[in-house]
Formats: sequence, C-alpha cells, structure tokens
Amino acid sequence: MSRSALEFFPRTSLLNGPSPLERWDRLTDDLGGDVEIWAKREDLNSGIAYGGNKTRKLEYLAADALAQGCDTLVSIGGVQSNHTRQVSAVAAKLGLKAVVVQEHWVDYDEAKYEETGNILLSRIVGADVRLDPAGFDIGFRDSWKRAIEDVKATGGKPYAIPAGASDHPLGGHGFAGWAFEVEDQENERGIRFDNVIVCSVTGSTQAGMIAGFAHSDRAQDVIGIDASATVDKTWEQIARIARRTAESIELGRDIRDEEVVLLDRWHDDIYGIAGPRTIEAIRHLARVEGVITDPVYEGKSIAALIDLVREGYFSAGSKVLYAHLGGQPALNAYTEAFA
Ligand code: 5PA
Repeated sequence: MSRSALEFFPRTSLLNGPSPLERWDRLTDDLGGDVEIWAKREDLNSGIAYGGNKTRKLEYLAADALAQGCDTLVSIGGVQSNHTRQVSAVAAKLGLKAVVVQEHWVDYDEAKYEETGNILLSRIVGADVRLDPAGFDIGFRDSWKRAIEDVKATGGKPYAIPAGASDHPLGGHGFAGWAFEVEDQENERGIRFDNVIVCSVTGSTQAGMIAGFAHSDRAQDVIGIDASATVDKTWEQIARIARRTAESIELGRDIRDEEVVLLDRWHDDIYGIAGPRTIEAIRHLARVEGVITDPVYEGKSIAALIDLVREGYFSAGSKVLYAHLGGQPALNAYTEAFA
C-alpha cells in the first residue's frame, strides 16, 4: 500500500492545499476538439515566492532538514534556476539560511541576466547567492560540495539539496504525492486522464509521478519531455529516482524500463535556450489561454503537447493532463527571445 506508506514521511506544509486542476477549453478547441486538454497548476501551488514544482518536493526535504536541526539549506542550479529561488524562499519562510550556487549552465548573455528574474528574487529573500563559472550538468558538483564545507567551517549545520532537489532519498516523494492528488481530483470530478505531459531535466518530478502512478499501473501514461538535451543522463536519473522512490513508499515491485517514457524532440538541442518552435508555442498558449510559460522548461513541454495533439499521438476522446511546473520568473531574463 504505497499511498499510506508515503503518509509516514514527515512533511512541512508549504503549499496552498491541492494545486488547481482546470480544463483548457480554448486550447482543446484550437487543437481540433478531439483531445481534451487539462492542466494541473503547480505554478499556482504556493504563496512562497511564486512556488513551482520544487516547493512541492521541498515539503519533504524541509521536514528532514528541520528534524536534523540544520540551519542552512545549500543548493545549486543555473543562474536563472527556479529551484534555487524556491530553496531560498523556503529557507526564509522557515527561518533558515540559504546558500545557493548559481553555475553558468546557459550561455546566454542578455543584459542583466545575472541580476533579474529568479536570481533577483533569491537575493531579495536574503540568500547567500554565489556565482560560479561551471557549465551545465545535473550531477553532484564540486562548487556545491565546497559551499557545504564552507557552512560547516563557519559553525553552521548545512542541509545539502542537490540540483532540482532530485538525486536525494526524498526527491521523488513530493510528486508521488502529486499522483495520488491527481487520482483524488479525478474521483471528485468523475474523470480519468489518459496521459500526463511533464517537462524533465533533473528528473525527480517525473520520477515521483512514475512511482506514485505505478501503484495503479499508470506509470507508462506519464510522458516526459526532455528539456536537458542530455537525454540519456536525464532518463537514467528519472529511472533511478523512480525506483528509489517506489521502494521507499513500498510499491512492492520494481519499476520497469518501459515505464520511464522520455521524448527527446523538443529540447531545441540545448538546455536553457528556446528555439523558434518553443517561442511560438509560448505565444500560442498565452494567446489562446492567457497562461504564461517560460523558455527553459515549460515552453518546451507546451510545444510538445501541441505537436503531439496535432500529430494524432493521442486517440480521439482522450484526456491529457499538462503538468504546469512554474518557472515564469525567468522570463524577465529572456526578453530578447521575444524581440
Ligand atoms: C524544472 C527544473 P525536474 O528537474 O524535476 O526534472 O523538473 C524540470 C523542471 N519545469 C520543469 C520547471 C519550471 C523547472 O524549474 N528546474 C531546475 C532548476 O534549477 O530550476 C532543476 C533544474
């Protein structure tokens, strides 16, 4: 009974209850009306510095940090990381400190890229923001290990959170809970989704969904859209975290390789920069539904959703759930992409 096993893990409340579930009527009609498009709005999940997918994951990691008596959250991401902004804001909310390493994951030199958007918010909430020249990689990083050692050296007690809160024993739990939350919302409304579309980079969002939905044999209905452009690494990380999470929440069986579905046609060949199709998809969703997505993550998965519906990937009458994971604050650092 994996659902009840998840309930044994301590959780610090950071969300405004279940995230909103909505039908996107105009996008459904715009794409021909045969496939119903719904969205679950993790971009609206919390009042803490705009929330997003990491805030849901951090409910479990923050509880662990507090239980261990840690006083500083230490994490890492790119300059415009949504994750480090959410770690910084959650630290503020809980009365902890935050040290966040911002690596040079993206070669994008718009003016004020290192000053506006997410990094501005991290500074406003009081994080110790450290810029580092290293390039993109979702693995464990020396700069992050150094930051952890620095906190110890100055008498602090660090809580280490890897990129995207992913490669961590509790990284998948938040989105395993998301899968159960979707099933509750389905039951309340008397509907059932045939597929979920989710953007993947560091992997624990999709991995958690897989571990959660596996208990009702729906894991293979979760379609990951790679935005890392290092697809093999991301697939391997999703599979590893899904297996670890499934074991931790007592699924009672292993996750099969075919339950880890990651499509690789929408990453625009590079992490962190949007190609013309992504920009077009962002404008399209915005003009049809008034919903904003970003050029690094959600714009890529929206482009995939639109293309897949147009290509007839989903059978007529099916219901597709788009997981909107947040990320809009980065837009201010990408104004030239919309010039
Ligand atoms: C991110 C990640 P995963 O990393 O869990 O696969 O999630 C991908 C994702 N959508 C999807 C948004 C808005 C995201 O922010 N962001 C990272 C960051 O540093 O912000 C971890 C890469």
